[in-house]
Amino acid sequence: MTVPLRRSPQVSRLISALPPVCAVALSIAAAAAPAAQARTVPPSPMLANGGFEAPAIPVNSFIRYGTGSTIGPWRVSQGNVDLTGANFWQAADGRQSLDLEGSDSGTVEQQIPTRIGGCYTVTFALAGNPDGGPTVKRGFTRVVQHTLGHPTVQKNFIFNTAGKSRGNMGYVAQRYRFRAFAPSATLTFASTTGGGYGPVVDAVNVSQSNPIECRLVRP
Ligand SMILES: [Ca+2]
Repeated sequence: MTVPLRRSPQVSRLISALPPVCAVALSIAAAAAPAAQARTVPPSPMLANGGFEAPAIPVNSFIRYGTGSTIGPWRVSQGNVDLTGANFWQAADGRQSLDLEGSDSGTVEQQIPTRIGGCYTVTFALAGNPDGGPTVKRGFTRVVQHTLGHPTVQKNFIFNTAGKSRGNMGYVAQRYRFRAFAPSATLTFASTTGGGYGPVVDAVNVSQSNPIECRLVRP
């Protein structure tokens, strides 16, 4: 059986100039390319409103969300948090971001679907509320899986707001990984700072990773 190949002019010229064995290998690579591209179509987002862009908050303002309230798919599970509108301070993406301290340390969480055995990377942008102390903001993010024993991966974070301002928040990219043991999990972000001026998070995302990336992750 022969499979018709669509080669680019460059590939065809290269194949014609090579010994037969090399040409066969290149032909296979050329034939395999479209299938590989089909598999790399980005999956639908696992996490919604990771940029905290909804609901829209009035410009130059913020709205406080207390325990039990929701910010789209995010739920405030402890304390309270402040969602800032456009121009209140710099966002890492879009216009809005989330201060994990309202009048008190807050916690937000969102359930995410996972595939058992999959390896996932959580990324987010971290800064701190520059309007008040302490200068160093502390908090954590964790993934608690919905299965026996509730396997948990936690990343503590710290951000120094010295020299930072509303116009220069100094966001830093953060990342951690987890291996899925359940069909769903809860992703949490929390402040442990106290005082009402907390860590600021934005641009949260969860993406599938190559399983080898999770080889050192416990549990
Ligand atoms: Ca945002």
